[in-house]
Amino acid sequence: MIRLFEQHRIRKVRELDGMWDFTMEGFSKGYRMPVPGCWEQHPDFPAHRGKGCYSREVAVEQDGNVRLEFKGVSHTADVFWDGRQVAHHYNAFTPFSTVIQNVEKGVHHIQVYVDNTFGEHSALHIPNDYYTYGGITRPVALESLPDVYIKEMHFTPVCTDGIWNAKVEVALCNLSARTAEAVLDGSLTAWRGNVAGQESAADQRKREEPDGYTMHGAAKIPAGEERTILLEVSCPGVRPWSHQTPDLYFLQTILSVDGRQKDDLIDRVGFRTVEAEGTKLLLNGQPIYLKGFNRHEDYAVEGCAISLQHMVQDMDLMQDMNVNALRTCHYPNDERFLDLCDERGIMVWEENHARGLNLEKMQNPNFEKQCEDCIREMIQNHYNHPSIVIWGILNECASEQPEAREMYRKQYEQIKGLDTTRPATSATCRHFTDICLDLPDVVSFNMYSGWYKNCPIGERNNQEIEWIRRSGGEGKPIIVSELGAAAIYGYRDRSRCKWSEERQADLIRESLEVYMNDENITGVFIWQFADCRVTEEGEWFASRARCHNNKGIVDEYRRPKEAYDVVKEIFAKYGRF
Ligand code: ADA
Repeated sequence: MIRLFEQHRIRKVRELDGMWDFTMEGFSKGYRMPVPGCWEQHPDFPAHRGKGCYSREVAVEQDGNVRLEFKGVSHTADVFWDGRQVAHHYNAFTPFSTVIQNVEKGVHHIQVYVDNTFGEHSALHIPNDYYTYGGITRPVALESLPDVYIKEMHFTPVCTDGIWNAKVEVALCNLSARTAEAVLDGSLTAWRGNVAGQESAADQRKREEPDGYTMHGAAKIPAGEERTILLEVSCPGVRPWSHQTPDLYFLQTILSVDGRQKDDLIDRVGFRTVEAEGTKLLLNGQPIYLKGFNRHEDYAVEGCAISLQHMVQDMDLMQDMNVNALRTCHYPNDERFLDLCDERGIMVWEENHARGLNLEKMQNPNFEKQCEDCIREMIQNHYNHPSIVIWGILNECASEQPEAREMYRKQYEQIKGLDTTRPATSATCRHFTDICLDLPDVVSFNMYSGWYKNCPIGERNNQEIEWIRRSGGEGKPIIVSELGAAAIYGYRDRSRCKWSEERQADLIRESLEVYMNDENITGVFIWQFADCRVTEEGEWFASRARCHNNKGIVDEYRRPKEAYDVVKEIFAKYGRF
């Protein structure tokens, strides 16, 4: 499953999940591997860094163009179609696609060479406090494309004098050798799947919401070129999206060329606005308080190729603990999980891929391009998710260094060039030395008072807020992007010593009581939802017990530690949004 809903009714789509042939460089035998999946789940490759090759045949039903879409390959992919290279992509956490023209009806051969090695070629996937797995780790789809097709569609809700309007930018591509007369018919219809948003037909009529809203546009597209058509419509009576009422709408566009329907695209959107105003974050003009977890995409037996049922389990557990937000540490997430956040009203801080890179690592010759690609792919592909309320960059990178400041500035600038509808931030740990706090819309800091440093949490927080104010953060919303402590699942000790579940529960309680009662702070993200695997090569985190980051409130099998009920209690108590 690529998304939690069908994205096409006209375009033919085949999902290529299932068993693929597999070989690993340096291993003589052949294997059969599941896609999506991580090769680390196979007993021959539990901690393997190398280059593997996935391959399979596909039958194409008619002559024409095909589009291959990969939602995630970890961490570098080289894709071949009938022996010819058709795509190269770096970064496990953003999707990529390729269009292959003039494909003949019949059986064709796909090979995907996957590389999860470290080295100068990889500036973002490095030995780190999370694991870089190997494999085709997210879904794959093969589509039949007409000569003129819908490339992408961006939905921007605008509220003017209390009336919601929809602005839809639809990019069309003409592969043919002649100019095409393209006509677009768009519609917005309520998604009724959300019980929380369910209302009677009578209530719907009371709100004067019609069954749907329609749009129309047209354009001439010269041969071999792209054009964007802007569709707009006023939508009186729609239900806005919020944490409490996450109402969604299907946005569908149908493309006709020379009077015949040729292509379509469906997405699921929500009417909401988000902005930083003074020291507050506003959703639909109302102040919100974000309370949630940092969540790595890592599950005990699945690695980063988390199945839908385990995604839903994670969401159910987090909502059981009364969260209203999530931080996708430290990279863009699987779109199926973002679909879940849309449905459940979970507000998301999604961030580009980077963690703890010092200046030397930020000066890797591949760093800036790999970050730029990741930001572009993250925003272009995830723009329509109403749950995403903030974009993040460069977690705990070298924001105390003047040379790094220019890189931070360029990345914030790139984000604003792609999306002016959401605030941006970056989680810093350069306490008292950060020189970039004037750049983001929201200031965020990671704090482990009581764990890494034995210091009074409240007093240390006051120092931090005071420093933020005089260092560029004055008048901005402030988020505690990480707080936490480690515990080994099942280790109980009445002395409440470090690494016991009791000590973790105590520190989480004390931290949340401080941060959730500080009027200067507009959100907290606990580090972290679940224990996650870390790389054994590398720096200080290589010494972590079990080669895991053990600060989860549940372990890697989602077994709850004592702190689970503390989070549940406190997130319920401080329900301010
Ligand atoms: C940092 C980092 C996290 C994790 C955490 C920890 O704040 O952002 O990825 O490494 O520390 O567990 O120490």
